[in-house]
Amino acid sequence: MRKKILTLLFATMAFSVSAQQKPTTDRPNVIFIYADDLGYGDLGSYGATKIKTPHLDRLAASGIRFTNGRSTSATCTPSRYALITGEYPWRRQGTAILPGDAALIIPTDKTTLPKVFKNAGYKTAIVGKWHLGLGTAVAKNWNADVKPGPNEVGFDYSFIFPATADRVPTVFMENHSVVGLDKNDPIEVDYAKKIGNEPTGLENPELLKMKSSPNHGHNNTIVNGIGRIGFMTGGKVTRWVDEEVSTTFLYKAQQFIEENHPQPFFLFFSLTEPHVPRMPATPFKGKSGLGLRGDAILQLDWTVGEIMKQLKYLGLEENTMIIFSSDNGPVLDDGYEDEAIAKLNGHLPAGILRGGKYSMFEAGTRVPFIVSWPGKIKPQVSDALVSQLDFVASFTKILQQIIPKGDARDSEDLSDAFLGHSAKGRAVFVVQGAGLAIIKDGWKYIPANKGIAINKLVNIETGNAAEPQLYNLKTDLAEKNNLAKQFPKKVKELADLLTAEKDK
Ligand code: NG6
Ligand code: CA
Repeated sequence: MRKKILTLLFATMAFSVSAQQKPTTDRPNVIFIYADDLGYGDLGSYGATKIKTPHLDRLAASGIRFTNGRSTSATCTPSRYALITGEYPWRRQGTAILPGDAALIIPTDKTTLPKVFKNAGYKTAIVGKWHLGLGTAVAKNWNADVKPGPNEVGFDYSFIFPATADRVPTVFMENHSVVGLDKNDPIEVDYAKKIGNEPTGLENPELLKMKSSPNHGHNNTIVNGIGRIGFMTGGKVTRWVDEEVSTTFLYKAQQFIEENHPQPFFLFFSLTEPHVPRMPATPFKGKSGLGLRGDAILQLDWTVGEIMKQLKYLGLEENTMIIFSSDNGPVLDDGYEDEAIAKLNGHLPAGILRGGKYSMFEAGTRVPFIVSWPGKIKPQVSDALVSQLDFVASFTKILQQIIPKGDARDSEDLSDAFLGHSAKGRAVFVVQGAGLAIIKDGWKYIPANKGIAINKLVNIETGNAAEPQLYNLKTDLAEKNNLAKQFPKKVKELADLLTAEKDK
C-alpha cells in the first residue's frame, strides 16, 4: 500500500514538473513575428468580421493590443531597415524597395536589434523574408558563400529568402549559402536583362498558373508557374515551391526554438503572408472564401498558432514574449490576378483607415501590433504611439545594454509602453510613404507636394496633394477633414518640426 502511494506521489510529481512552466525571468525569450503587407483591419482582434484569425486574436487577448503601433514606412525594405538599425530609413540613401540582387544595406559595424540580444547572451536567429540585400555588390556568385548578410548583422543563425516572394532568386539560403545547390546547374540572376533561355511571363503567358496583372511587370522568369520580377537561370531543383515556403519557414523556426530554448533566444520570424504572389499551402486554398489573400491570412494565423502551441508544449509560454506586427499596410492587386479584389466580400483590409501600402495616410504605417508575455504583461489595450523603430532602444533598456553614441539614433526607449507599465508612447513620429509626413500629439501634417494623388497601379491614395494637409487623428482617424486652413499655426509648427527632424 505504502509503495503504491509513493509510486503515485512520484508519478504526480514527475507530471507536475514536466507540465510546469519555466519560471518567468527578466530575460524572456523574444519572438518577433513580422507579417508582410498585413493591414490594420485584417485581424479579428482589429475589427475584421469577414475573416477569422483565432490564434492571433488569442495572442492579442493575452497581452497588449496597440491601436497606434507602426512600421516606419509604407513598404518593406525601409521598415525592415528601421527595425534592425533603429534609424529612420529616409536618412540613408538606397533604402527603398530593393531588387533581389541588391547588396546588403545594413552597416555591419553598428548596433542592430539582433546584436542587442546577442550581446546580452541570447542566441539569435532570423527565419523568413530578408529583403535587406546580400553581399558587397549587385554582381555576386550565388553558387558560393554570399556575405555579408544576416549573420554579419547579428543573427547567429539565418534561414531566409533573399528579397520577396515575387523576386528572383526564388531560393532559400541557410547562413551564407543557397540551400540545395546543384553544381551541375549553377544559378545566375540578372535584373537588367534576360539571361538563359527559360520562359518568361512576357513571352509565354500560357505557361502561367496565375496571371500577372497588366502593367505591373511581374513577367520575367517563370518559376513554379508564376512570373517573377527579375531574371534567373539554373538551380532548377534548388528553387522553392511557393505552396511550401511558409511551412518550410515554420519548420525551421520550430527547429531553432527546439534546439535553443534552454538558453534565452531571440527569433525574428519574418513571414511572407499576405504578400504577392499569394500561393498558400493546399489545406488553406479556398478556405477563407475571400480568395487567395484571405487564404494566406488564414495560413499566417495558423502558423502563429503552431508557434504558440510549441511554446506551451516546451513549457516556455510564460517566459516568452511574442511580438506581432506588419511591415506595411495592405494592398489588394500588387501584381497578380489572384481575385483579391473580386472576392473581397466586404472585408476591409485597412479597417476604417485611409490609404494602404505605399501611402502616407494612416493605413500605410498603422498596422496590427501585439506584445504578449503571459508571465509579466497583463492583458490590455494601449493607445500609445509606438513603432518598430523603437525596439532597439527599448530592448537595450530591458536587457541593460548600452548603445554606442550615434547608433540607433531615432530609436526611443518605450520599454514601459511595451511592458504595459505606461500608456505613454512617442510624442513625435515621422511617417514615410510616397513622401514624409509627421505626427505630433495626435496631429498629422502632410506637406504640400506635386506627387500623384493616386498610385494607379494599385489604386491606393498616396497622401500627396498640392495643398498642405492637417488631420486631427484623435477625432478623425479616417483623415477625412483637412484642417490645414483652420489651424495655420499648427501647420507651421509641424512643418518646422519635420524640417528639424530631417536635419537632426
Ligand atoms: C513593388 C512591386 C510589388 C511588390 C513591392 C515590394 C511592381 C510594379 N510592384 O515594386 O509587387 O513586390 O515592390 O513589396 O514591381 S514589399 O512589401 O516588399 O515592399
Ligand atoms: Ca511588405
